[in-house]
Amino acid sequence: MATTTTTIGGKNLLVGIVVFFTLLSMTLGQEVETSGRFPLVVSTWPFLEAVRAAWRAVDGGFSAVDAVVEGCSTCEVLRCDGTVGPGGSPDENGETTIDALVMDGATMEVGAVAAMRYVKDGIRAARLVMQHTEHTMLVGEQASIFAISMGLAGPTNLSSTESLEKWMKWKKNDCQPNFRKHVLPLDSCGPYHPKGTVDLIRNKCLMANQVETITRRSDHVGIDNHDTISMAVIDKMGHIAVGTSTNGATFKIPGRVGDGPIAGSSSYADNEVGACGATGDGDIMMRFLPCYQVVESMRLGMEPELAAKDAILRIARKYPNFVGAIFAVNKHGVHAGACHGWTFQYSVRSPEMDDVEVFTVLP
Ligand code: SD4
Repeated sequence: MATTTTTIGGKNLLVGIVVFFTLLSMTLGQEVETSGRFPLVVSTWPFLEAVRAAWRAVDGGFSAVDAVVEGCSTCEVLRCDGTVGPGGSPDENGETTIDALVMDGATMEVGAVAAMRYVKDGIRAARLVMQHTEHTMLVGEQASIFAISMGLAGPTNLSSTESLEKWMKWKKNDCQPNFRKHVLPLDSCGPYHPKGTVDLIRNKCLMANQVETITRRSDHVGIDNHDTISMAVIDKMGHIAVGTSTNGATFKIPGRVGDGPIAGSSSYADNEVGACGATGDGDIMMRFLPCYQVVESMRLGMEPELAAKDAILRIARKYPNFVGAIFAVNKHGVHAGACHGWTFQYSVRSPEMDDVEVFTVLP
């Protein structure tokens, strides 16, 4: 009995040891596989240098938040596509202002600056808001004063020769196109005033019946004017962060804030699920919080591709002419993109790649 017990015990022990090591190797195998996918950097558009900068930071052991800041900051310095950072998207007065956001998916902390003037370092200002205040967003000149008081360079003139030339050409063209509606004068520069109470009431009725905005075309956002970097980083610890930096929409009305600094719109992250980044017509997209939707859809089990497509489709159903795009990445590093109205490209850098790879998504 004793022998049998011992034998059985020995067999159990042996089986136990085999099972233990099998499980251990499976677990290790999974971990290797998982950590083989991390760190990971995903960004809107082929902003290669920005992705490389974020990659260097995160591969060197920096946190996801710091890598996002490095990446987006590189784009601000390089003025990716001419217009991230200073020197692009002049508003009606010819001034460049900056929208930026950073979000830590481990703590759900967010820091953002909106319509920030005179300070070129949007993403660093956003991080200062996140790390040194209890707030989430600071705006306009007060954001600039805060950023400068916390050590960023400024006040700086954010215009460039190109942005001023563009603006003067626009002025000569009777300030067309612009973002005004239901105003007079229609086809020349302001000052503008409402077109009339009666017209406004009639338009309100129209809107109720047929969604007036359905006819709006995102013609101010195009292939030469996709000026937003939205970036997601998963660091070696599996922590996720996102960031966005943009100077918004060309010839915007002074004071306009786009989707860039809105958490859940231009980007969103949650360590438990994954992340999302967006680009496009922010005036439309911020009405739908597409990145919040993407992350919540993935939380419910949707694959990144379907989650991204679904969020884009929800906007397109109301605004068939809108232009925009999204990337989604889950916490396992699976990524996908979806777009509407233009061809979208997003960039990825992971350990199995030798350099940044660009993925193209057709509408
Ligand atoms: C904005 N979403 O401020 C930005 C602009 C953009 O591609 O992404 N353009 O509306």
